[in-house]
Amino acid sequence: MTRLIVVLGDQLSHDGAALRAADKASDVVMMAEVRSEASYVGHHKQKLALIFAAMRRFADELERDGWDLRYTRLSDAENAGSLPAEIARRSDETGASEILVIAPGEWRLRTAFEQSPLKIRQLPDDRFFCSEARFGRWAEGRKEFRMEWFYREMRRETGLLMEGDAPAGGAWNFDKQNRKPAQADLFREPAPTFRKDALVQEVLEMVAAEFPDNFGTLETFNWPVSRAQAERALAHFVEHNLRDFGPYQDAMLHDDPVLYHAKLSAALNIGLLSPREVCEAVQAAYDAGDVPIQSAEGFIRQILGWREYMRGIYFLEGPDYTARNALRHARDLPWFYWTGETDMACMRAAITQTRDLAYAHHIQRLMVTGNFALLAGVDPAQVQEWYLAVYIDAFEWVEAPNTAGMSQFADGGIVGSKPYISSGAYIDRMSDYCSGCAYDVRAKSGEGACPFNSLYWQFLERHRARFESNPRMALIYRNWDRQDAQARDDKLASARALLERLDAGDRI
Ligand code: FAD
Ligand code: DLZ
Ligand code: SF4
Repeated sequence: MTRLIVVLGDQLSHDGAALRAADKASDVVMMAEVRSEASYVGHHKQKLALIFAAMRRFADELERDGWDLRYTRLSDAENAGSLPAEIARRSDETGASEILVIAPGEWRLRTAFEQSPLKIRQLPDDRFFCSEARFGRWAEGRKEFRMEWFYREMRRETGLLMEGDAPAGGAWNFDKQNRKPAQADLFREPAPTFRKDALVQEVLEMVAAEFPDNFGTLETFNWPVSRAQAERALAHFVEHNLRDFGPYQDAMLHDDPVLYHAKLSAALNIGLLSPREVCEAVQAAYDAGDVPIQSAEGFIRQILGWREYMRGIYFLEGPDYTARNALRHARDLPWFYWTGETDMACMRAAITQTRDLAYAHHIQRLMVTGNFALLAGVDPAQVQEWYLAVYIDAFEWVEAPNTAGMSQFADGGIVGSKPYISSGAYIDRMSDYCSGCAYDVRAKSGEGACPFNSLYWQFLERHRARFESNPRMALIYRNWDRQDAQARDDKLASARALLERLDAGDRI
């Protein structure tokens, strides 16, 4: 009996659960480029190109490997337009007795497959350290979730960076050593380049023709689209960037959008690399004495800690997680998020970089664009839509808890115990943006003052009832209350004026 094995665009792992369960002699594998997936959000052009190119490359590999593969291109006349419809078509065509797929990384598709009249069996996605069931057991009975406790359990369970029962280097956390601003003149190894062969060229032309109005530039496309290229990206990172990853992971430089970051999230999220092999490569570099503990730990924390934790929260909290709005924020996302047309140098840099590269590193996402949206009180659903659209690595299981949870506090404190907000001083300390800005980061109020300054205090004042008693924020409120009444009024008046200009669509 023939079974139909469905491989989605972010399930490009040869050892994924559905392919592992399949029989090459009798089963048929299907993959489909479909409009519905290309348009559930206005994906960045580079993200569309990456998914389609990587799908086509993976399909070639499956065929070479001897699988009976049915691949649907976006332009095929018989393309049914959505994944459920394509599955139905291929099921009819092959007379499949059963349909197997790895459970998708999004409630939307899981529900669609569950509701399909066809018998679609969704297998647990075991390309993670921590299964959904394991995370459920960790969360059970806890009053609050904290990534740090989950992460330590994962370290013990995997043995990564462990020396017996103790953490390597004598501590679980080296964050205090990892908050250095970067220097513009440091020598940094140029990023690897990935050949745009005929397959990639064809996809780039297709995306340019079919999605001309989507956000983003295509010309700078330079992402690994195959496992071999992703392995090269990993090796490059471990050899050249990992050593300095830790100390400079929060730094931002106008002329260096990547610094020592790995740019591996897309390859990980679409299945070209496994989190285990990435962490093991980092462990090996640490064991060989090539990198310091604060970099090895800082990096493994991101993958074994944050990445697994975010996925756990997304599936634990259920489909309504993305609709939460604990702070009742309702402002429309400012239009400049799509154009970069703002006088705030930090926002302009983060947004134009995002347009050109489909990439911004964590601190740019959290403390620049996310921070501004949170301070300005933007509707978290609109903020989530933006992040899901514009980044190369954006899939809802990881985008939503980072945006709704960590960045916008829309989940009311599940992901983070306090909101990630800052005034301009933090951005000034960690970047070189402010020296080239039309605004004055030292001015706290009045025309020309950095917008983050007045908005920061206005946010605290407007949410005083919720945050005043938070022990991690008490000091900030004491500081605010000690300022003289006139200075406080000036800041609140500046914030009000700024928000009025924002609502009127004026350039800020
Ligand atoms: P590095 O800084 O080099 O980190 C190494 C790896 O750690 C990353 O490749 C990634 O796999 C993992 N990682 C680091 N931080 C996180 C995190 N907070 N959550 C999950 N994994 C993490 N990451 C996504 O993969 N997809 C998203 O859609 C996404 N949306 C985000 C939205 C917001 C508002 C914020 C604040 C963060 C978001 N992140 C997202 C997390 C993080 O910003 C990216 O994973 C990282 O910037 C990717 O670049 P890199 O590979 O160079 O990462
Ligand atoms: C993101 C994406 C895009 C743009 N296109 C496709 C596609 O044409 N076919 C497909 O199988 N998958 C695609 N994907 C990935 C899915 O959207 C992804 O599997 C779900 O969002 C679940 O993570
Ligand atoms: Fe951003 Fe304010 Fe600095 Fe300008 S002054 S770059 S708006 S933090």
